Amino acid sequence: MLPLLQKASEFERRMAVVSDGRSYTYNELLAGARQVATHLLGSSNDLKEAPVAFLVPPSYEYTAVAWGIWAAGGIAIPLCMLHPLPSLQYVIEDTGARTLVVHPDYEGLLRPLEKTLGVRLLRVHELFRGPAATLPGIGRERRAMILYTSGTTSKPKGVVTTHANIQAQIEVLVKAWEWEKDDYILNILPLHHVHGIINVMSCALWSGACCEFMPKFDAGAVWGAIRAGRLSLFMAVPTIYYKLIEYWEAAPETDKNVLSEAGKKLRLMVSGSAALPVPVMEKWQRITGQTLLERYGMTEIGMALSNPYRGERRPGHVGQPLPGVALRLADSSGNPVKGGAPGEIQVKGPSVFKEYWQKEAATKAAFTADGWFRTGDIAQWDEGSYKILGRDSVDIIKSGGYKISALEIEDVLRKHPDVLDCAVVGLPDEAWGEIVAAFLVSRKEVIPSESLSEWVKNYLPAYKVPRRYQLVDELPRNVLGKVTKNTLKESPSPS
Ligand code: MLC
Ligand code: AMP
Repeated sequence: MLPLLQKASEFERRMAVVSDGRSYTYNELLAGARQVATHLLGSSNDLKEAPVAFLVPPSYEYTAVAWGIWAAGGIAIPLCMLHPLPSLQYVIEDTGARTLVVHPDYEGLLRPLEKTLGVRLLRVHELFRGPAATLPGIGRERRAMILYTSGTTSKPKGVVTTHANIQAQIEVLVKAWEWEKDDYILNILPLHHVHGIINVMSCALWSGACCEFMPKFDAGAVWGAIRAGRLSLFMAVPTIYYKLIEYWEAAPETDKNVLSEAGKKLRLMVSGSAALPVPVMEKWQRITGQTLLERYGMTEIGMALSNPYRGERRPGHVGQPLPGVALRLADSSGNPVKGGAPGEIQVKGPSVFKEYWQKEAATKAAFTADGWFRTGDIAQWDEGSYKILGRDSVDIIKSGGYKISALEIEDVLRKHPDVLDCAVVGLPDEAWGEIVAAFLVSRKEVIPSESLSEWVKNYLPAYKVPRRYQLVDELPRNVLGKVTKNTLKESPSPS
């Protein structure tokens, strides 16, 4: 049996998951996963790495489907709840998934794919019925999951991790952050990225702890859960802490005290997926007494750097390499840098992914000749701790913790009938880290920005929609060289 499932079987009647107002024990979760696996297997005895896509909100059912796919020997492909059909279709086609598990809320959206792609659509609740069959033995080197990540190509790439990779990503965090079975975490993150899947859900379930799902972030509801006193851990992207601070600041004075007192009771609060602004860290500390633990990671490698659980958590820094993670900084010729010089973060270790799905050239290009994964992030060693300085590509934007490819948005905008050409950049933003902005060369004098937003929304999720537009006569080829971020900020949007 896979170690994750083996461990779960030892936790028996402990509470594993809370979702939709119900709680589920480890026994119930395993039983559900076995039923799902049995349905997926049908008459076969092993899915043998067949990709299975699923669109299910964060819940008991989501967890049991992911585990069921693994137990049947398949590759789990969690889809994004916010994606419009073309983005979902891209992932399904790219992975070649023939089976699609769907929650009723998304059935109408996905049903047409039965005809257009010939996929088999399975309603999620129908998988939780009947007896469980004998399940195959699964080697740890098998492919387990594909997560899509944006990069310096216009289309997202599928990051393939094996069971061994996933186990390594979980184990290192369980140890470093001292997870234990009495922990209780609220999961408010989307479940098609490592932050929500590995750091929150899987670390909890590996440890025998409880993971409560809240499928849509809501600052008041998160404060409500903190106030109720059941959480021992919380993990989020900086934008979420920003929004929790905003909520606290707007609360009546009497509530502020109660919320602050409740916030002090958690044993650990973690921030990651984007740079944690020092003012946000300081404000959070003033409000809750919690010193946020900032860590650094990536879909391809899980977590690599972390401030210590016990010891100094330095503002503006991401700490030291986690145990088992080999990390170096390299210059543009690939040589390790010396002293405090900036260099690209490169990583080796058991948590590093196997490959980009069916993209041999891209996989090869992502590693150095001697096997270091090139993250594309620039950092420096600063008196005992790493500091992230930025990315080496201007085409990668991080907004609300989501990685966004400027090229992908440009491709969509260029298809708009009134757009002759365009360039997309990220602008610094207090709440979101960066917001997406677009320069447009237009065929007309004016294009209503709503028409552009609607256009982009047809193809891409809301977090990729530009928040600012500016018309220009000629497109700067080197966007940052020719047009400063301030030019765009000062100019009105077309209307
Ligand atoms: C939404 N809005 C944005 C936006 N996204 N505005 C600017 N920039 C964005 N990126 C707008 C909406 O249009 C809407 O506007 C308003 O904000 C509220 O939208 P929402 O969808 O309700 O937002 P909300 O639910 O509050 O989402 C914020 C969030 C979400 C921070 C909860 O972005 C999120 O879940 N981010 C986490 C992503 C994540 O897990 N990344 C991890 C990747 S793994 P209006 O006008 O309609 O009100 C990784 C590795 C690692 O990075 O190290 O962890
Ligand atoms: P993703 O590809 O969505 O997994 O995002 C990974 C990227 O998020 C990294 O390559 C970094 O650019 C960024 N990132 C993650 N954690 C941090 C952090 N603590 N500080 C700055 N950037 C971060």
